[in-house]
Amino acid sequence: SDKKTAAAAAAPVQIEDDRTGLSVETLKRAFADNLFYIQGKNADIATLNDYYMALAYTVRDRLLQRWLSTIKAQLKPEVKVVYYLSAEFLMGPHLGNNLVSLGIYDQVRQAIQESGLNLEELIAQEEEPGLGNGGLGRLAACYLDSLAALEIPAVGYGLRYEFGIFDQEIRDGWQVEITDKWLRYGNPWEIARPEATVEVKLGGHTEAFVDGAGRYRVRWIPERTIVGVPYDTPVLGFKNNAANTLRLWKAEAPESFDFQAFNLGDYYGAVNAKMYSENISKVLYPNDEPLQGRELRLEQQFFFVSCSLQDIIRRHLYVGGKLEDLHNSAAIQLNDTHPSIGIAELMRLLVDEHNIDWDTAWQITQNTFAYTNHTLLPEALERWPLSLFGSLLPRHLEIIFEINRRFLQEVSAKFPGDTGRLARLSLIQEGPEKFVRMAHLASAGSHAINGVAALHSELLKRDVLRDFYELSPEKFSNKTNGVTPRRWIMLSNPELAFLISESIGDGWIKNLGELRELERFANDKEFQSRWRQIKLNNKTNLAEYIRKRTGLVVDPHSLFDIQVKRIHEYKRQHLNVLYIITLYNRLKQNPELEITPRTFIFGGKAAPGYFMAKLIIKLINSVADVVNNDPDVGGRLKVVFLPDYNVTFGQRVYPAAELSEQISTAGKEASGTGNMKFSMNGALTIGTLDGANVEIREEAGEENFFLFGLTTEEVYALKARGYNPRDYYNGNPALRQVIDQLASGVLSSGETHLFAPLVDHLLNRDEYLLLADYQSYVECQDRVGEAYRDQEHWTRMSILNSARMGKFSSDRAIREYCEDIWGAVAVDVVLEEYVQATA
Ligand code: 9GP
Repeated sequence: SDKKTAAAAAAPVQIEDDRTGLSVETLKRAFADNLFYIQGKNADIATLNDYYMALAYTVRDRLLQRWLSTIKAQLKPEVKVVYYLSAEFLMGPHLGNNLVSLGIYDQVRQAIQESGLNLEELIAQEEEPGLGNGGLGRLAACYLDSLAALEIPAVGYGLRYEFGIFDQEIRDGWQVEITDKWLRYGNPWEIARPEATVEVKLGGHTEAFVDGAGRYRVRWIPERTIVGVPYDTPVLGFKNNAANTLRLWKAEAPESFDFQAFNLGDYYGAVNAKMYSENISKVLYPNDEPLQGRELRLEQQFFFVSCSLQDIIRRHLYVGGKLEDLHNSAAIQLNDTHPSIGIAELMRLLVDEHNIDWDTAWQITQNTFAYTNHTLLPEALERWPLSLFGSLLPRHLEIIFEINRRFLQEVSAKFPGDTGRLARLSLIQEGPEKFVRMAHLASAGSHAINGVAALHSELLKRDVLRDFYELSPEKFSNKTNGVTPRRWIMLSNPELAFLISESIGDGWIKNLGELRELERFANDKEFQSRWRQIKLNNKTNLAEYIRKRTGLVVDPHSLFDIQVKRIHEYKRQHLNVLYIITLYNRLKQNPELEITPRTFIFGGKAAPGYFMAKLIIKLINSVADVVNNDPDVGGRLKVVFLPDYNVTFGQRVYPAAELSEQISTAGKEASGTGNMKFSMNGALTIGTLDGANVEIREEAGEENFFLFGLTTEEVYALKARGYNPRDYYNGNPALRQVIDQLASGVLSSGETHLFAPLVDHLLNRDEYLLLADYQSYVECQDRVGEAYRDQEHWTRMSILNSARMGKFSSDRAIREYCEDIWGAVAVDVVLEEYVQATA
């Protein structure tokens, strides 16, 4: 054995084998090794979660080489980096996606199987990082995926919330929010980088002074300092060498102990500062369309933005760049207005800290920033009370005043005497209470402004940002959203992905336009039947999941009609419910009626403070109770509310859907991205001409899309004429019956008052025009039911929907951003061969 030890000592250490090897044998050994040495467990005592962690570390080892090689390839002065600033990143579980990106799904499955376990079960163990509310955060995640797939140097910057979006439970039909403790068991995908910590200042006041060169300057005397610690997560490109970084900031106290307080015996006081600082990254605000902000929210925004900008400048200087050239090496994208304080912060950093003159600093700032708007809802446009803003960020308020003064001078020069326009464009909203308008700050401080679907971008120019458009039309463009086919087809719907690749090759994964080649199979009987079989398998899986989660049994042969998204009045989940009740009434009237059996599936969270949205959840569950248990219905209709809709659950839902509900009031949904995921997976859409639905219909062909409802123009016109929902109620007996039932308590076990607020809203205001669109929706839904009876034709439409969704790949969207806004190009990553401790 002495000989053996000597031999082992002499042999070169095969680090790359055990940490990077991809054979089933090596994977098995590495997996067992990680279980033992990282989790400190062996098979006798390991939990499923231990196995998941051991596997996660095994996979992480296999991506580090790419990650470090990418950092090395990108850390060069001539490389332009895209910095995506977003308060939300809804990444979804990492394990499965990383297996897909590395191309090692099959080997790993086998290694796990040979270890006596099941890969899918381990994947299901992962707590998804729910660091976002919905579309906006998920879009950021899809964009990071595409940036890496296209080898574009990029960093996603955001907040490492200790608690992400709440977990939703349903009790007695109502939503109950549970804290999301996603970090409870540790997060194997992130690496803390405490050495790259930065400081962020808050509060206090400013002082003017004259510097050594005789220049008038301002210094900020802050009241407190917080420390931002970066946590990095790699974002792999699909089967290439690139791995970009998602860098999330955690807030900490500079000193975790106030020794003065401690020495005075005030232990609680001493710890207090630490708690206060850490509050900043404690919890995600659970509103997807933010209403009036709170101070902590502004602190969060400023905190992560300041950390990120300091980090960007540090990198730029590190590679030898000059600040005057920042825009040549950095493109900073503002994902909505949440990070728009960055405009004032970059000005402050350049002018106050780096001593650059105002005009130059403004040039740099404008050339570096670009702004994406994600909403048309006026109440969702962020604005901060001046008093709150000034007490938290006194220097930034001064800077904003100065930006505004110069900006309004420009406006005056272009539109002399137009005082109304000045007031509309001002970054400050006047009135008894004054506000800083963040969309104005973002628009003035950026060189590019975009909406997220063609219609939305037009409406921005016409409405929400009209004055900015008239001032600088050249800044505006449209960038229709997209989603990544890696997660949303390959990972979620492997059987479909297999069929597609077998039929047209696998080029579609990187170039989704190639799906068009599926068109030639649309009439092919054999292909159609395989297509249908896969859908049926996915529906069966979802049915099983529904049974496990809710106890409800649904028939996989019924039409799966699905609406999953945040619950919001403008998204009109309750319009869907009105149709369900209508169908129910028809069956009650005539139990013999022939109808297409349907399963209506809902999922989505309501903002905890949004009463009407929560009432809609209760409504869905109440109607479900009645419909699911009525013998006259005989199981032909089923209504399911699946709790806790999230990315993981989305991956089960989209592949199983046959009808995708995209029924928002025209002119309200900026884009939607779920609509794209459904359609790619072969669901047909019932929808209004809203957001990206317009383009989905254009691509799919109008004959393959179920259109209903008022157009945006008609909505405007109707409202201008004076909309009276009661006219529709009085003129439509079926609708009247449904509304009366809501009011009468027959749908709420006799509780007559329960849905009164809803009924009151619908009859007296109906801001989102449900009653106006009711008849058109019902007729359209009836056409859907009819169409489903012809399975061959339905399948043909389904195939064509998938085949024609190439446009909605986030790769296409990212290419457009790169070309039109960022000026960023791919950087080839060469894998560095050796792991070594010294350079
Ligand atoms: O409501 C929009 C949604 O339509 C869009 O698809 C998504 C991504 O662009 O952003 C949503 N907006 C927000 O979440 C907040 O404005």
